[in-house]
Amino acid sequence: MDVSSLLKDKCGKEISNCTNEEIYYALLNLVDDLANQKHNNKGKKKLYYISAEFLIGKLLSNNLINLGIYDEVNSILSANGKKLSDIEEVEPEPSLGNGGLGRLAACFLDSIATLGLDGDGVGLNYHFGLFKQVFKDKLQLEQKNEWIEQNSWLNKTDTTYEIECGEFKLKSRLYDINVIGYNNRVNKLHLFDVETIDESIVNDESINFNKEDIAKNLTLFLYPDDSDEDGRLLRIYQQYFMVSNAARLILDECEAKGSNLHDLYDYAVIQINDTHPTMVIPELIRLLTERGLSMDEAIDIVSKTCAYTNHTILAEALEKWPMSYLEKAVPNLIDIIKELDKRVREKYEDESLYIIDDDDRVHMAHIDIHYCFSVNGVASLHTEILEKNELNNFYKIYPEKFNNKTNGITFRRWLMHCNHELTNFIEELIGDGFKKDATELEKLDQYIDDKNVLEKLLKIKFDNKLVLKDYIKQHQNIDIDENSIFDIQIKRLHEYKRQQMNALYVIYKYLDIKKGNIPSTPITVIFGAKAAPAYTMAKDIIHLILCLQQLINNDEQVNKYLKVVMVENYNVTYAEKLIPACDISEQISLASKEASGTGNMKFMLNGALTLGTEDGANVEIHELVGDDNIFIFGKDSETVIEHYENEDYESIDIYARNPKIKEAVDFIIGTELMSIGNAENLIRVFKEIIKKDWFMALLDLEDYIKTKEIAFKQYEDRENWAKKMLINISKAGYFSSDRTIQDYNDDIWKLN
Ligand code: 26V
Repeated sequence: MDVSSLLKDKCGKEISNCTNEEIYYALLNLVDDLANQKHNNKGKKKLYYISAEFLIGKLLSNNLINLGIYDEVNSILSANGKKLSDIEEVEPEPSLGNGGLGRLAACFLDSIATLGLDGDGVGLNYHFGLFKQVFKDKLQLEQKNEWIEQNSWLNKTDTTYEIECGEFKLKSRLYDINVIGYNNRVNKLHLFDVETIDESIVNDESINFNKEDIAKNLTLFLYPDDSDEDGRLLRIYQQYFMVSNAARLILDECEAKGSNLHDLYDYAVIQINDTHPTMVIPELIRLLTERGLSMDEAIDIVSKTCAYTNHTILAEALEKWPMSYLEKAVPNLIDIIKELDKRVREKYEDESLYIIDDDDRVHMAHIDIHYCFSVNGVASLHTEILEKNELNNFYKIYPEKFNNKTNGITFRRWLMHCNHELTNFIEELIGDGFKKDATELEKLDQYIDDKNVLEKLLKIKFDNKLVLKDYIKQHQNIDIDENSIFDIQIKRLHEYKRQQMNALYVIYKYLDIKKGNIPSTPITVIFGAKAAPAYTMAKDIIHLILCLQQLINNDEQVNKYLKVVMVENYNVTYAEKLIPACDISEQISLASKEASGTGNMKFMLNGALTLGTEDGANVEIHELVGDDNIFIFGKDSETVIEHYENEDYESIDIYARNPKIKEAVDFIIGTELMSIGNAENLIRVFKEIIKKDWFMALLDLEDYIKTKEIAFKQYEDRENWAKKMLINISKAGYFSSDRTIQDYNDDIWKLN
């Protein structure tokens, strides 16, 4: 294949005479042509991964890597005076996800195609995605994130359906994005849209729109504000639209392959990604009975086809829809949901197992657990907590359904694409086998005492810090010191993830420096997080961090030693810059609350050391790297769960007893911050911490400060630190999503 002439062809003129935009579109078309030329073997059985989120990130470079033409394209562009990194800038990033759950779905699609498995994603084509975060007056504002252009990765298909929603019908249209495996097959990400969508009902400044006009608004935003009834109804319409389309597509494809529907489970397996796609269960049952199957048989077949993944134990994130909403939005499903509930009631007395509760709310996870053949958690500890605590009543009746699938990340994006220098260096040392078999990274262990290798690792980290420094300067005009320790916490903003605890550390450190205790190495604390638009406390915490950023970065006495950066609009593209540059990876959730985390894996793979609690996959990272190569602190999950059970945690006691903690907490409403920020927001954070602190930030604060100081101290022994980096990289192979997907296939999907 002569990539150079193909590309010139697409450009229609000399590459050197093209704009970056022209080259981007030419490459996009070239990649799609190459993908469409691939012939895939279609097995009998196919996986459908249904998810409300697919946080795919930019696709160009990843697709070039997976097609095996990245280096070639890179040199063709260089020869023509162009830079691939400039072309990448032209591509808009779709924000079709919120956080880990959506990014996991994207990593999984990459691994499914890379392992040569027949499996497609199914979701919605949100025109403005989640939202674009902008900071104004140190507050988060939300704007629409436009990403669909005339020429994009979306391919319009001829597939359309008519979906009945209560009193009206919607015409759907399927758009496909090619999912290109690494040196392997091409699958599809199927994104359904509504034909009557109307982008013009949203203005430029906000994300408000008429929530009642479903035909015009259905696929505008991911997670539209659900603080009112119309918003909640819209979410149900979205979910139903997604799964009804998915169900029709699945039945059509299976019938086309020869299924008589009585054997559906031989042709399809459906992975339900959290509870958002749960209605696919009653919808499939409905469609099967419509096509002549008995209710008994339809339920049996669907239960043999569907598998459910739980991604959270947070009560507020477990969906429970009021029956009255479902009656309005999905009247076609009501009889079936009642039938599913009736069957549970006939069998079990324990009311906690029921689908419909006393308040007439429908517990979506309960539908999944009763009517799927598999229920999995996403890290060992998470699955253990599901089995022993949160879902123990279900585990007792269905022990055989429960299984663990520890999450993973695709190394194509999170190493090969985002950290070329490290990838090349690893390849020099151990060959390129690790690209297909990530456990080969363990071969790096042999270099543990090789000073040149250790020095080179530090040099690569330094170079990546320079790249991030430039990026932050360019995007936010903040100067950071490349010789400082980069301490990074990037993830959705949520109280259980405890960004507020990190902010309290920053205050502690600021005050300590003011008292004359100068750190021997400067520290840069970097945050990145979006807050759900209706989550007041999350937005208040962002305000607190932005106030600290202003105060500290402008304090001449302190800013040589400590800086704070809250990056604006944290997204996949930003993560690709932040992760390779990180020294310390903040994974500080309250033990038992973070189901897995996947950022922790990305950081580890790129040579950052984890500062974390024994939570989610941190536990497995700890086991793999050993005590000396991770910084663990805080109370364990059993202790935390006991506190919740005994209702005996009082943050005010810790605040009153510990002067260091009191000083830091009081600072939130002290004169310095109050003169910079809004009293209302800051006082709310202060009160929350001393009066409630539901996620126990003060419980672990002292240990957190102590452990963080130890980590900073150890950083100074550069050679020893580099050894720790090397061990983290070498043990990261377990967290390849190729391993995770192999496990899903071996135990759940069993694709041929
Ligand atoms: C939460 C929220 C809160 C804000 C509004 C919209 C919304 C929608 C869904 C959820 C449920 C969150 C479930 C989730 O994202 N879980 C994450 O899944 C990751 C992949 O398994 C895992 O690594 C993270 O620990 C877990 O939090």
